[in-house]
Amino acid sequence: MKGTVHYETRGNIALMTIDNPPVNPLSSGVRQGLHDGITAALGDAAIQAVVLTGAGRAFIAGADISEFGAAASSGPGLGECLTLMENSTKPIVAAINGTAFGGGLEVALCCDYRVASPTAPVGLPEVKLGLLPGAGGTQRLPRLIGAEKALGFILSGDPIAAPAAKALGIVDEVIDGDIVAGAIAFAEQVVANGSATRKIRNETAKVEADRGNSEIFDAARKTAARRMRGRFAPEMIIQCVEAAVNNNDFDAGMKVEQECFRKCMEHPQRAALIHMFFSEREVAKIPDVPRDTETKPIKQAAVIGCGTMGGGISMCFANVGIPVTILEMNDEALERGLGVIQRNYDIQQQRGRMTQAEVDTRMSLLTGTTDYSKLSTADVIVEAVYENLDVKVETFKKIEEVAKAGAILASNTSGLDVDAIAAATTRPEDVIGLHFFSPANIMRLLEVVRGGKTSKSTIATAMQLGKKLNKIAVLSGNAPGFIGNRMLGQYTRQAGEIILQGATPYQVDAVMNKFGMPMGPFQMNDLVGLDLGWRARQLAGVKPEDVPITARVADKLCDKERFGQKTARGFYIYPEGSRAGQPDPEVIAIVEETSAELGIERREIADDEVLKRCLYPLINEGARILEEGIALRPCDIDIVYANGYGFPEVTGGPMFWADQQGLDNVLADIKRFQEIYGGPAWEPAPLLEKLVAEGKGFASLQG
Ligand code: 3H9
Repeated sequence: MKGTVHYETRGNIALMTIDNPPVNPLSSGVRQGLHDGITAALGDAAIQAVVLTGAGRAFIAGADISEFGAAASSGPGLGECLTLMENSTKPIVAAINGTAFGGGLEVALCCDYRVASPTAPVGLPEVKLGLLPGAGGTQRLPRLIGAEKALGFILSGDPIAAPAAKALGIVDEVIDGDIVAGAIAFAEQVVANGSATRKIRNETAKVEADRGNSEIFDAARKTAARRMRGRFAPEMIIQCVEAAVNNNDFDAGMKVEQECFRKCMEHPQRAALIHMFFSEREVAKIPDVPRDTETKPIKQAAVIGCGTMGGGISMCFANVGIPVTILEMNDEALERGLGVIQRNYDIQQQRGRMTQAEVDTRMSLLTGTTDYSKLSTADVIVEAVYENLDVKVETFKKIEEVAKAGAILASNTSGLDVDAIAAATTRPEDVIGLHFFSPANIMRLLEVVRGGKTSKSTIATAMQLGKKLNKIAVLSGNAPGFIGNRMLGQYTRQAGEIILQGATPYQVDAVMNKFGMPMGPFQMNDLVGLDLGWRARQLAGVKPEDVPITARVADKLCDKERFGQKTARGFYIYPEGSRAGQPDPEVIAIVEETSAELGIERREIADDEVLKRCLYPLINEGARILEEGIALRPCDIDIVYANGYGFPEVTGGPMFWADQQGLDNVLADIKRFQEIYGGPAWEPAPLLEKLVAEGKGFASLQG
């Protein structure tokens, strides 16, 4: 059995301490301990009240989600423990010492009183896992704070600190100092006042006041549709809170909650989101770079280049209080770049996301320079110059001259050879790729690219820095395009082919939007700018007949100065100031004309084929990336795609989703498309064939 609960007595108070490191989830041993402890306290005539707390940094992090989907776990069920607590004739005080999430907060809601440390976060994050609070949270919280506030709290899933929880009515007292001593004193006072118990299930005033007020639920449904499009759990949550409000009978409401919880548990979104949760933690683990690998302190940073990427990266450092020196070629470029950063912060301040003081503090952490020698004190130098190997190599030669010994020398490349960059220096062990995604201050993904000679300490420091910058850092091997852009190449190439064969860009984007991608491939092209590839081809002197056929339409659009959103015209037309593109018949005409020039006969392509043709080559490439050891595990790819490319989290990422489709089905379709279309994209990856032959999925490679 995992976890335990320590039981001790302090005078007439029983103190129960949940101990299941690191965050005290409600594993089997904890449930057994809760049951045994409460039973002991009830059976001991000398005990008049109970204090329940957690060891370490958490009160209780919630149900043990690693037990979900596992064989039935031993020990009493959580419901059984909560019934025992709720029927207790002796008052129970929850001493919320730290994180009280999900089932953890629901345990506290079964206690008669709740006191908390000022910094303890309190929340019901189940919705983020595709679940709902299934231990009475949807029934007790509306009784405690009213349906509207309860819905807001449960649907957002976001935690609040104890003082805010007190203001909301969830917590009775915030106790500074020793929380256990404070909770015992609180319990002694309750005993001195007559040992009153206080069961939330018996509180009816708030739900009665909300009864018949359908507006609360209409508003919640509207918000959920807007903020959580395509998610299953929010509607289940709303139905549970409706049941709490519309039922006089608490137990009838609990039955609705149990039924809705069961539906969520069985829904594929739940498995996918829990896969995402564990994957997010797994990617931090690098088999040959143990947790205790020495890391270097990062107290000062430098960024070379103050364009879109350099500016965003500088903001990442300033946002977490790390001073950063920004180097540009000349004062004009520097002024322009710093001006953009200032405007970005001002917008956040105007939207109420930051105070003026915070804006000022962050700006004060940024120092501009045009002098390389000013980078000599930085612990990390991030190069964010133009994406061209020669330019980067030249930049690294200059960095080498000024960087202090042991500084991390990072390149923000999106796919160039990190070893070639490292070879420009005499210290390749300090060189690493840090691929930020645009906008760098917003996107959570950071691809950390390990070169052949990168030291373990540099890797460990870069991964730790990613966490410090509030990113999810994923380690990639050094191969063209790394993990994300290499797979993306397959996806965009297919999309380019499909439109030449008969689909419109608008159909392809609509299919991907329906799948859950915030942007389809052509919407993405318009955002990034069609001119990037076009200009690069012009610079390289590529002849028109040598332009890849999948880039021909985009190049024709560029010839007409349709560069995408930046010129308000690309694959779409963008009415003034709008980012929502409208289809344009002229584009369809260009696509049709290009098909005709290439002798490609156009036909109707079903949405299902569009989806499979866009995603299966991406998954096939993912299998190759695994085979080559570029990604450590399938979950690393899933995290890259969900956090860097908008792959819907509710599918669990491309590799998890492929398993859900059945890898044999995926392979059969790849082979079918190979027969029809041929080409390297449809050459099945040997790993995919091997897994199918063995009857396994990508999950079997997780280790
Ligand atoms: C629920 O409660 C359902 C109920 O309503 C109904 C029941 C009937 N279970 O994140 P960290 C592991 S649903 C199992 O790195 P931090 C985690 O995997 C649950 N394991 O630390 C990691 O393992 P490892 C609702 C868990 O300090 C280690 O603990 N609750 C759980 O950055 C450390 O985690 C939630 O959704 C768990 N519940 O953040 C809370 N939680 O070291 C989910 C964590 O092997 N948890 N682990 O990689 C969190 O949000 C964060 O983990 C927390 C700590 C804020 C608690």
